[in-house]
Amino acid sequence: MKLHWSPRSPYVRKVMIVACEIGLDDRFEKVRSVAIRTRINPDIVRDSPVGRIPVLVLDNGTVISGSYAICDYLDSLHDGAPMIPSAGAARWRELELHGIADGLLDTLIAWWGEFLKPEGQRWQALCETCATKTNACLDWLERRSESFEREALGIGQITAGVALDYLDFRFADLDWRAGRPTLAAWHENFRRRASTKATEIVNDE
Ligand SMILES: N[C@@H](CCC(=O)N[C@@H](CS)C(=O)NCC(=O)O)C(=O)O
Repeated sequence: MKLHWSPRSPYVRKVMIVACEIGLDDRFEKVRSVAIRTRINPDIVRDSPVGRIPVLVLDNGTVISGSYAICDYLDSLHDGAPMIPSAGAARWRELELHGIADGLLDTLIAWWGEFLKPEGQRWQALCETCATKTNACLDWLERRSESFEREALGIGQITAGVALDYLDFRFADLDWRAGRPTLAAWHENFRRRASTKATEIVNDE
């Protein structure tokens, strides 16, 4: 199977960490694909008209677009502890966490898009709402992280860890750890996992 991949994309990283955790990371043919909002990449669009990464093309030609769907597919390929529990309260608790962490990631990507513009052209109101939402998500994660060590690692915690790493990568000045000791301590452990070390974000521009 072919994965449209980039070492800079946090959504791709989510997929790669899930794949490493379940031992399927050597199954992909990784294709370095550049995806930016202001330019169409015909190689990506040929496989998925959405034009974003990650995109997974299965050997039978089925195209799976988006990190959540790809993780769900990977989860169907193994018999170990699921990254997305299939039913019951555990499933909804996992998806609750994933929804907040993935939403935080979406906010950070939108915010970073403004930083890429020349200063005079940034949409100030958007930057302010992104800052407010980021802080609210981080406060939510700080409360929730009190139970992280007791819970199994799944797509929710992985996405939260990826979002925190992305904050360090793109928003190093924003001191997200201040006032969030539980989340910061959990993140230190998360960063030591083999799966996160093997997939560290690389700025290859
Ligand atoms: N919800 C999607 C978001 C994917 C996404 O936005 N990827 C970025 C790269 S980090 C992208 O392809 N951006 C190009 C674009 O938006 O056109 C997912 O979970 O995979």
